[in-house]
Amino acid sequence: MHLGHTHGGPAAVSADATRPDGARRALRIGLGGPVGSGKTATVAALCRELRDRLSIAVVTNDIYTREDADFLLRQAVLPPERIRAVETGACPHTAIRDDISANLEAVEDLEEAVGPLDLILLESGGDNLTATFSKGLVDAQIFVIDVAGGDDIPRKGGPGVTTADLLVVNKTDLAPHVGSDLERMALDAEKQRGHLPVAFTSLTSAEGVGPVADWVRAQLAAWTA
Ligand SMILES: Nc1nc2c(ncn2[C@@H]2O[C@H](COP(=O)(O)OP(=O)(O)OP(=O)(O)O)[C@@H](O)[C@H]2O)c(=O)[nH]1
Ligand SMILES: [Mg+2]
Repeated sequence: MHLGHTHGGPAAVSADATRPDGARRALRIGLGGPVGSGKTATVAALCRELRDRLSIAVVTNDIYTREDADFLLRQAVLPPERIRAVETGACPHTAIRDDISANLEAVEDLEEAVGPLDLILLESGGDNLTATFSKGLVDAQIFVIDVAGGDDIPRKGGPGVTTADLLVVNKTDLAPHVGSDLERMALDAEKQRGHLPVAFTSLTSAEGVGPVADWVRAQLAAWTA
């Protein structure tokens, strides 16, 4: 069953593509979505899939802890100096949309400390369907939902579902157990998003992140072109 279409063209990139020293900075991709949808699992799988060929770093956002960064450190998906945690202390979207200074600082610190980097993945804290990243922080954004959150989520829309550069519908392995209709989710997502791409994933297998990794590679190819 082929549900997703991830061939959509590259996302618009923000204007300041260079660092102050004139070198091209890393492509920044944000991952947002509801609590527990699989954002950290996607970041971990992307790191494992891409780290041999690309220089990668990660910024995580949690409200009061550094759980996600600690998980990525325990899993050793990247060397520790490539993982930074931002404690937002407020609604997760504040730190990725309204006052992006802590995240920008983390990104710039990483480029200073381990650069040159090809790719920085920024994970938002789990939030609601309206949460999106500032274009001043990321060049493209992924919105991660999961089939267990209800198969009506794509129909309900909201800025995350309708405008993200890539919509990921994760945990497809759970669909039969929670009565989610993947075909319907695919049709609703297409109605909401038009030509914007959608990827269906199950991260219970190593190759499950493949469609997302392909999309990231396409973004990077456009970024470096
Ligand atoms: N069955 C199944 N479980 C998954 C899949 N992806 C992630 N999970 C599990 O779902 C739970 C939540 O995953 P996380 O990656 O922590 O979700 P998150 O979106 O980062 O959560 P927050 O950062 O707390 O918002 C974990 O127990 C994962 O192991 C999947 O494809 N299938
Ligand atoms: Mg997480």
